[in-house]
Amino acid sequence: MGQRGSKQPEARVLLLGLDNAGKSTLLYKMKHNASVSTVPTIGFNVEMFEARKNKKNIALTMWDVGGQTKMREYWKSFHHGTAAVVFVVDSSDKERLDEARKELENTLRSGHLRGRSLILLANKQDVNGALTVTEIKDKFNLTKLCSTRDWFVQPCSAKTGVGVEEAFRRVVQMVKLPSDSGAMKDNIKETVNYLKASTRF
Ligand code: G3D
Ligand code: MG
Repeated sequence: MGQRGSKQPEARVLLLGLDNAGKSTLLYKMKHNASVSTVPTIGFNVEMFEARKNKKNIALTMWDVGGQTKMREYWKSFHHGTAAVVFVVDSSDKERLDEARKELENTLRSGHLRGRSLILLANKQDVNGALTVTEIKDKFNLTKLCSTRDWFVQPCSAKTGVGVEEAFRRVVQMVKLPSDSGAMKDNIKETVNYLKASTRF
Protein backbone atom coordinates (compact mmCIF):
# COMPACT_ATOMS: atom_id res chain seq x y z
CA MET A 1 0.00 0.00 0.00
CA GLY A 2 1.26 3.48 -0.68
CA GLN A 3 2.65 5.63 2.10
CA ARG A 4 0.11 8.02 3.55
CA GLY A 5 0.24 11.21 1.53
CA SER A 6 2.32 9.69 -1.24
CA LYS A 7 1.21 9.97 -4.84
CA GLN A 8 1.54 6.26 -5.45
CA PRO A 9 -1.53 5.10 -7.36
CA GLU A 10 -3.51 2.41 -5.58
CA ALA A 11 -6.04 0.08 -7.07
CA ARG A 12 -8.22 -2.78 -5.96
CA VAL A 13 -8.28 -6.07 -7.82
CA LEU A 14 -11.05 -8.55 -7.15
CA LEU A 15 -10.23 -12.26 -7.21
CA LEU A 16 -13.43 -14.21 -7.87
CA GLY A 17 -14.43 -17.70 -8.89
CA LEU A 18 -16.26 -20.73 -7.54
CA ASP A 19 -15.20 -22.31 -4.28
CA ASN A 20 -12.27 -24.71 -4.81
CA ALA A 21 -11.12 -22.92 -8.02
CA GLY A 22 -7.78 -22.14 -6.33
CA LYS A 23 -8.20 -18.41 -5.55
CA SER A 24 -6.58 -18.45 -2.12
CA THR A 25 -3.75 -20.75 -3.26
CA LEU A 26 -3.09 -18.35 -6.15
CA LEU A 27 -3.17 -15.29 -3.92
CA TYR A 28 -0.49 -16.69 -1.62
CA LYS A 29 1.56 -18.06 -4.51
CA MET A 30 1.56 -14.57 -6.06
CA LYS A 31 2.37 -12.87 -2.80
CA HIS A 32 4.87 -15.20 -1.18
CA ASN A 33 5.66 -17.68 -3.95
CA ALA A 34 4.65 -20.21 -1.34
CA SER A 35 2.30 -23.13 -1.33
CA VAL A 36 0.00 -22.85 1.62
CA SER A 37 -2.68 -25.25 2.68
CA THR A 38 -5.96 -23.45 2.39
CA VAL A 39 -9.29 -23.85 4.09
CA PRO A 40 -12.48 -22.68 2.38
CA THR A 41 -12.49 -18.89 2.66
CA ILE A 42 -15.20 -17.54 4.95
CA GLY A 43 -15.26 -13.80 4.35
CA PHE A 44 -12.19 -12.69 2.44
CA ASN A 45 -8.41 -12.58 2.31
CA VAL A 46 -6.60 -9.46 1.21
CA GLU A 47 -2.95 -8.95 0.24
CA MET A 48 -1.04 -5.89 -0.90
CA PHE A 49 1.37 -5.87 -3.83
CA GLU A 50 3.82 -3.30 -5.13
CA ALA A 51 4.40 -3.19 -8.87
CA ARG A 52 5.65 -0.93 -11.68
CA LYS A 53 3.27 0.40 -14.28
CA ASN A 54 3.82 3.25 -16.72
CA LYS A 55 7.22 3.91 -15.07
CA LYS A 56 5.54 4.47 -11.69
CA ASN A 57 5.32 2.41 -8.54
CA ILE A 58 1.78 1.30 -7.95
CA ALA A 59 0.09 -0.51 -5.07
CA LEU A 60 -2.47 -3.19 -5.72
CA THR A 61 -4.72 -4.69 -3.10
CA MET A 62 -5.98 -8.07 -4.14
CA TRP A 63 -9.23 -9.20 -2.51
CA ASP A 64 -9.96 -12.92 -2.47
CA VAL A 65 -13.62 -13.31 -1.66
CA GLY A 66 -15.07 -16.67 -0.57
CA GLY A 67 -16.63 -18.53 -3.51
CA GLN A 68 -19.15 -20.77 -1.78
CA THR A 69 -22.75 -20.25 -2.84
CA LYS A 70 -23.67 -18.38 0.34
CA MET A 71 -20.67 -16.09 -0.04
CA ARG A 72 -21.40 -15.13 -3.66
CA GLU A 73 -24.17 -12.72 -2.66
CA TYR A 74 -21.43 -10.61 -1.04
CA TRP A 75 -19.35 -10.36 -4.22
CA LYS A 76 -21.35 -7.37 -5.35
CA SER A 77 -20.38 -5.48 -2.20
CA PHE A 78 -16.85 -5.45 -3.58
CA HIS A 79 -17.68 -4.26 -7.09
CA HIS A 80 -17.68 -0.55 -6.35
CA GLY A 81 -14.15 0.78 -6.71
CA THR A 82 -12.75 -2.36 -8.32
CA ALA A 83 -10.10 -1.68 -10.93
CA ALA A 84 -9.88 -5.15 -12.50
CA VAL A 85 -11.52 -8.54 -12.10
CA VAL A 86 -9.49 -11.73 -11.91
CA PHE A 87 -11.79 -14.71 -12.34
CA VAL A 88 -10.27 -18.07 -11.42
CA VAL A 89 -11.53 -21.25 -13.04
CA ASP A 90 -10.69 -24.84 -12.09
CA SER A 91 -9.90 -26.03 -15.62
CA SER A 92 -10.07 -29.67 -14.50
CA ASP A 93 -13.62 -29.46 -13.15
CA LYS A 94 -15.70 -29.81 -16.28
CA GLU A 95 -18.88 -30.46 -14.34
CA ARG A 96 -18.84 -27.00 -12.77
CA LEU A 97 -17.85 -24.98 -15.83
CA ASP A 98 -21.44 -23.94 -16.53
CA GLU A 99 -21.85 -22.80 -12.94
CA ALA A 100 -18.60 -20.81 -13.23
CA ARG A 101 -19.71 -19.24 -16.51
CA LYS A 102 -23.03 -18.16 -14.98
CA GLU A 103 -21.28 -16.54 -12.01
CA LEU A 104 -18.89 -14.73 -14.34
CA GLU A 105 -21.79 -13.48 -16.46
CA ASN A 106 -23.58 -12.25 -13.34
CA THR A 107 -20.47 -10.47 -12.13
CA LEU A 108 -19.79 -8.74 -15.44
CA ARG A 109 -23.36 -7.44 -15.55
CA SER A 110 -22.59 -5.14 -12.62
CA GLY A 111 -22.65 -1.46 -13.53
CA HIS A 112 -19.77 -0.82 -11.11
CA LEU A 113 -17.57 -3.10 -13.21
CA ARG A 114 -18.37 -1.52 -16.55
CA GLY A 115 -15.26 -1.31 -18.72
CA ARG A 116 -13.05 -3.02 -16.13
CA SER A 117 -10.58 -5.54 -17.52
CA LEU A 118 -11.14 -9.24 -17.01
CA ILE A 119 -8.21 -11.58 -16.49
CA LEU A 120 -9.48 -15.13 -16.51
CA LEU A 121 -7.06 -17.58 -14.93
CA ALA A 122 -7.41 -21.10 -16.29
CA ASN A 123 -6.03 -22.70 -13.13
CA LYS A 124 -5.07 -26.32 -12.35
CA GLN A 125 -3.34 -26.81 -15.70
CA ASP A 126 -1.15 -29.40 -13.96
CA VAL A 127 -4.12 -31.79 -13.76
CA ASN A 128 -4.33 -34.34 -16.57
CA GLY A 129 -7.14 -33.55 -18.96
CA ALA A 130 -7.51 -29.93 -17.84
CA LEU A 131 -9.31 -27.79 -20.42
CA THR A 132 -7.04 -25.64 -22.58
CA VAL A 133 -7.27 -21.86 -22.90
CA THR A 134 -8.99 -22.23 -26.28
CA GLU A 135 -11.57 -24.61 -24.85
CA ILE A 136 -12.29 -22.26 -21.95
CA LYS A 137 -12.56 -19.21 -24.24
CA ASP A 138 -15.11 -21.12 -26.31
CA LYS A 139 -17.05 -22.53 -23.35
CA PHE A 140 -17.35 -19.09 -21.78
CA ASN A 141 -18.06 -17.42 -25.12
CA LEU A 142 -15.61 -14.74 -24.01
CA THR A 143 -15.33 -12.86 -27.28
CA LYS A 144 -19.03 -12.06 -27.07
CA LEU A 145 -19.26 -11.75 -23.29
CA CYS A 146 -16.37 -9.27 -23.12
CA SER A 147 -17.03 -7.19 -26.21
CA THR A 148 -16.91 -3.96 -24.17
CA ARG A 149 -13.84 -4.60 -22.02
CA ASP A 150 -10.25 -5.81 -22.30
CA TRP A 151 -9.84 -9.45 -21.43
CA PHE A 152 -7.19 -12.13 -21.39
CA VAL A 153 -7.08 -15.82 -20.50
CA GLN A 154 -3.93 -16.97 -18.74
CA PRO A 155 -3.26 -20.67 -18.15
CA CYS A 156 -1.65 -21.38 -14.79
CA SER A 157 -1.17 -23.75 -11.91
CA ALA A 158 -1.22 -22.29 -8.43
CA LYS A 159 0.16 -25.64 -7.28
CA THR A 160 3.31 -25.74 -9.43
CA GLY A 161 3.56 -21.98 -9.95
CA VAL A 162 3.60 -22.25 -13.75
CA GLY A 163 1.95 -19.17 -15.27
CA VAL A 164 1.46 -17.39 -11.92
CA GLU A 165 4.06 -14.66 -12.51
CA GLU A 166 2.69 -14.11 -16.00
CA ALA A 167 -0.80 -13.83 -14.48
CA PHE A 168 0.36 -11.15 -12.07
CA ARG A 169 2.17 -9.22 -14.83
CA ARG A 170 -0.97 -9.35 -16.93
CA VAL A 171 -3.06 -7.98 -14.04
CA VAL A 172 -0.63 -5.08 -13.61
CA GLN A 173 -0.71 -4.38 -17.32
CA MET A 174 -4.51 -4.44 -17.57
CA VAL A 175 -5.59 -2.83 -14.30
CA LYS A 176 -7.15 0.63 -14.58
CA LEU A 177 -5.42 3.12 -12.31
CA PRO A 178 -7.15 5.93 -10.40
CA SER A 179 -6.04 8.39 -13.07
CA ASP A 180 -7.91 6.33 -15.65
CA SER A 181 -11.50 7.42 -15.97
CA GLY A 182 -13.86 5.88 -13.46
CA ALA A 183 -11.24 3.90 -11.56
CA MET A 184 -10.88 4.45 -7.82
CA LYS A 185 -8.07 4.08 -5.37
CA ASP A 186 -8.33 1.44 -2.71
CA ASN A 187 -8.00 1.88 0.99
CA ILE A 188 -8.34 -1.31 2.97
CA LYS A 189 -9.66 0.32 6.14
CA GLU A 190 -12.31 2.31 4.30
CA THR A 191 -13.30 -0.72 2.26
CA VAL A 192 -13.70 -2.86 5.38
CA ASN A 193 -15.80 -0.16 7.05
CA TYR A 194 -17.93 0.11 3.93
CA LEU A 195 -18.37 -3.68 3.88
CA LYS A 196 -19.28 -3.78 7.55
CA ALA A 197 -21.95 -1.20 6.92
CA SER A 198 -23.34 -2.85 3.81
CA THR A 199 -23.08 -6.57 4.66
CA ARG A 200 -23.37 -8.82 7.68
CA PHE A 201 -19.99 -10.59 7.67
P1 G3D B 1 -10.57 -21.37 -3.36
O1 G3D B 1 -9.88 -20.34 -2.53
O2 G3D B 1 -10.86 -20.89 -4.75
O3 G3D B 1 -11.79 -21.93 -2.72
P2 G3D B 1 -8.29 -22.98 -2.72
O4 G3D B 1 -9.58 -22.60 -3.57
O5 G3D B 1 -7.17 -22.06 -3.01
O6 G3D B 1 -8.70 -23.16 -1.30
O7 G3D B 1 -7.92 -24.40 -3.37
C1 G3D B 1 -8.85 -25.47 -3.39
C2 G3D B 1 -8.10 -26.76 -3.60
O8 G3D B 1 -7.51 -26.78 -4.91
C3 G3D B 1 -6.94 -26.99 -2.63
O9 G3D B 1 -6.81 -28.40 -2.44
C4 G3D B 1 -5.73 -26.52 -3.43
O10 G3D B 1 -4.53 -27.10 -3.01
C5 G3D B 1 -6.11 -27.00 -4.81
N1 G3D B 1 -5.46 -26.26 -5.89
C6 G3D B 1 -5.39 -24.91 -6.03
N2 G3D B 1 -4.74 -24.60 -7.16
C7 G3D B 1 -4.37 -25.77 -7.74
C8 G3D B 1 -3.67 -26.11 -8.95
O11 G3D B 1 -3.23 -25.27 -9.73
N3 G3D B 1 -3.52 -27.45 -9.20
C9 G3D B 1 -4.00 -28.42 -8.38
N4 G3D B 1 -3.78 -29.69 -8.72
N5 G3D B 1 -4.64 -28.14 -7.23
C10 G3D B 1 -4.84 -26.83 -6.92
P3 G3D B 1 -7.17 -29.14 -1.08
O12 G3D B 1 -6.89 -30.56 -1.38
O13 G3D B 1 -6.28 -28.52 -0.05
O14 G3D B 1 -8.61 -28.84 -0.82
MG1 MG C 1 -10.43 -19.50 -0.68
